[in-house]
Amino acid sequence: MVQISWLRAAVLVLCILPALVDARIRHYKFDVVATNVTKLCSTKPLVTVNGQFPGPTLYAREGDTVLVRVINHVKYNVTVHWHGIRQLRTGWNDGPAYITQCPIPPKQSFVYNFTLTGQRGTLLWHAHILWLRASVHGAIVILPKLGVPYPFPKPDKEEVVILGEWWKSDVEAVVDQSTKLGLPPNISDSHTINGHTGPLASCPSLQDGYRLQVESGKTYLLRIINAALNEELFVKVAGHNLTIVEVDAIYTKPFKTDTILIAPGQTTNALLTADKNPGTYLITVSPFMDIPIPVDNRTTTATVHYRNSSLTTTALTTIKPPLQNDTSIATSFLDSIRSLNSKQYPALVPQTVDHSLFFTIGVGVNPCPSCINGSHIVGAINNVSFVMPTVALLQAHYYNISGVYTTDFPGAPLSSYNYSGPGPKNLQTMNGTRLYRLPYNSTVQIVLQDTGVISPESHPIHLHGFNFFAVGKGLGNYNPASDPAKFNLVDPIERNTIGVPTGGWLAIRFRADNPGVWFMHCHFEVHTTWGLKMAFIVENGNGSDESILPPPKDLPKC
Ligand SMILES: *[C@@H]1O[C@H](CO)[C@@H](O)[C@H](O)[C@H]1NC(C)=O
Ligand SMILES: *[C@@H]1O[C@H](CO)[C@@H](O)[C@H](O)[C@H]1NC(C)=O
Ligand SMILES: *[C@@H]1O[C@H](CO)[C@@H](O)[C@H](O)[C@H]1NC(C)=O
Ligand SMILES: *[C@@H]1O[C@H](CO)[C@@H](O)[C@H](O)[C@H]1NC(C)=O
Ligand SMILES: *[C@@H]1O[C@H](CO)[C@@H](O)[C@H](O)[C@H]1NC(C)=O
Ligand SMILES: *[C@@H]1O[C@H](CO)[C@@H](O)[C@H](O)[C@H]1NC(C)=O
Ligand SMILES: *[C@@H]1O[C@H](CO)[C@@H](O)[C@H](O)[C@H]1NC(C)=O
Ligand SMILES: *[C@@H]1O[C@H](CO)[C@@H](O)[C@H](O)[C@H]1NC(C)=O
Ligand SMILES: *[C@@H]1O[C@H](CO)[C@@H](O)[C@H](O)[C@H]1NC(C)=O
Ligand SMILES: *[C@@H]1O[C@H](CO)[C@@H](O)[C@H](O)[C@H]1NC(C)=O
Ligand SMILES: *[C@@H]1O[C@H](CO)[C@@H](O)[C@H](O)[C@H]1NC(C)=O
Ligand SMILES: *[C@@H]1O[C@H](CO)[C@@H](O)[C@H](O)[C@H]1NC(C)=O
Ligand SMILES: [Cu+2]
Repeated sequence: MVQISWLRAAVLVLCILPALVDARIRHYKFDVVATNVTKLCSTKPLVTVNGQFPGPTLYAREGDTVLVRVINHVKYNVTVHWHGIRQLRTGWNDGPAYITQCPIPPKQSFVYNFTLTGQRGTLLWHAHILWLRASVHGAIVILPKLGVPYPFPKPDKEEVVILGEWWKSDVEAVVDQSTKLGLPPNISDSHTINGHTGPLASCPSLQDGYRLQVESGKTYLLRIINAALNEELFVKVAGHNLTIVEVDAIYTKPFKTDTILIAPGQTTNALLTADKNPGTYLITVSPFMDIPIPVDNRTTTATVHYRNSSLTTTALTTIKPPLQNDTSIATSFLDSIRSLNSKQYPALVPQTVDHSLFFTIGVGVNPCPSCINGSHIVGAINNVSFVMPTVALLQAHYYNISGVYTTDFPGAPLSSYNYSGPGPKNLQTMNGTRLYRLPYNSTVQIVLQDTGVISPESHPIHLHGFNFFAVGKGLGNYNPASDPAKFNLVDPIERNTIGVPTGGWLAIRFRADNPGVWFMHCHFEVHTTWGLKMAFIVENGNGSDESILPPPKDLPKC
């Protein structure tokens, strides 16, 4: 008798426990290894996590703590960035090498430890050193808290769809060659969809692309991630519209589209309903580039296949990808995205601005005696090409190590010119490890102005440690007198990465409520390498929970 009631009590406790303690600790082990990826026709090993390309999906729920032990088995220094995770007070775990941490040397390990506070949706993790993120990347899926539904009809099934870029050569050899010669890096040899180049690549052994199996009448949530290095991508599915419900782990007002545009570092959740005639439908992934510079212009394909329908190629329903330079398709997609801004998920747009910054973003040309032309292209923000330090900036800030950085990053260009025009005669830039200091909880507006130096170009800018609201944009030069009146301060999209329009400007706002050192850079790896990057220092606040936490004990040193 006694034993049975004890058992009953235990069963009861076990049933109630998960509901009470719904925030969990999720453990992951990431072995960074060199891998021969058999689905790619190459003998060059890729650097991967756990031998997988793309890497493992990190699943967790809002409120969970994630512990990832990263063990470096390759010859390169390694770090991993949890792209879009806010890292409230835990900037040590953000991952950009020499910004928040020294890299993990070969044969050593580090445990990333962070809590998923106030975020749910799709994000991505990727290496944040050298060009290793080409193959060291994967999805982060943050489910809502237990019992909290999505603000859209529950899909029957979910699928992670990761887009990438792949080189037949070792990608580190590609960037090394480019740096040495002072020439743009070789473009990739294929785009990839979940690690498949698709049957259209010029590689005879590649027969099969990625296939999404669907059942008639069911709805699928596609968690689409652009993990490519240097290319914004269009995604289309033949015969089907997609309903966008979330970007960068922020719910959107649902809208229908036949084409998605996604920049490197961005994520897009789309519902696909299998409500067409059973068959096989082509998915196309192709680049968006609206200026004449070389990109990997191959269209990579995958298929949506209705179960039990014929799989012969004659039954394939095809589709034309957009023209590479179709700015109007790109713009109409981007202009459709609005924050859901519901009672449960409000858009907390800063209505006033404490720090109003104006940043020109683009390229310049500096002398390079060892380069082929005696000069090389550099990237710059407000004419400053960022020089990477050899001590991590967050350490230097936390321990007051002097001589690592200065805090005189200009809040506006030092000399003005017709930014969206061809630019000044002197294309040289300054260089320096210059940071911009922000008081805790101040509100910040940054107008990102593309420059026409050499050529205008759309730059996907990524801010670490925060989401920002994209309150306004336009073509040509920003006009501080007339443009702010057109800002959307009600339901603009909130995200962590956004393209500044080619030859135009974009205004973003955020609240600096996360103390630490936070990187901001172009998410085209080539432009980051060239120096299109800077960092903010956000000071500690006065409250007990407004300071950066002490560093983890196993943080690598340099
Ligand atoms: C990868 O393939 C190459 C060539 O076939 C082989 O020499 C090498 O040992 C393989 N590496 C791994 C990690 O399997
Ligand atoms: C993870 O970090 C938290 C502080 O944010 C700390 O309390 C906890 O002990 C850490 N866990 C491990 C396993 O290091
Ligand atoms: C880059 O492309 C050039 C021209 O096709 C080729 O000669 C060179 O070997 C490539 N570099 C690498 C590192 O693959
Ligand atoms: C190098 O110089 C040549 C000839 O002046 C020019 O055509 C080319 O665009 C230059 N390349 C770069 C990367 O500056
Ligand atoms: C997609 O949506 C557009 C606009 O609502 C509509 O014109 C088109 O017919 C739809 N296409 C499909 C395949 O449902
Ligand atoms: C694709 O790019 C290659 C190399 O840059 C170029 O030769 C080719 O004409 C381009 N194809 C199209 C359809 O634009
Ligand atoms: C598909 O085929 C399987 C067996 O081949 C069958 O059990 C199933 O009912 C079929 N489904 C549909 C939707 O026709
Ligand atoms: C876009 O590219 C197409 C084909 O390459 C070309 O005919 C057209 O003129 C281009 N459009 C613009 C606006 O540059
Ligand atoms: C950028 O800085 C360089 C080096 O100081 C200077 O020569 C150049 O005129 C500056 N350009 C602009 C647009 O301020
Ligand atoms: C920065 O600029 C100075 C002067 O132009 C130059 O001597 C130095 O090598 C540059 N440093 C870097 C890291 O580019
Ligand atoms: C940050 O500022 C806002 C608006 O002024 C204020 O409501 C909020 O309490 C502040 N938060 C902290 C932690 O100081
Ligand atoms: C790895 O990083 C350390 C510390 O910054 C540096 O001293 C070392 O040269 C790097 N090693 C490699 C292989 O790049
Ligand atoms: Cu860029």
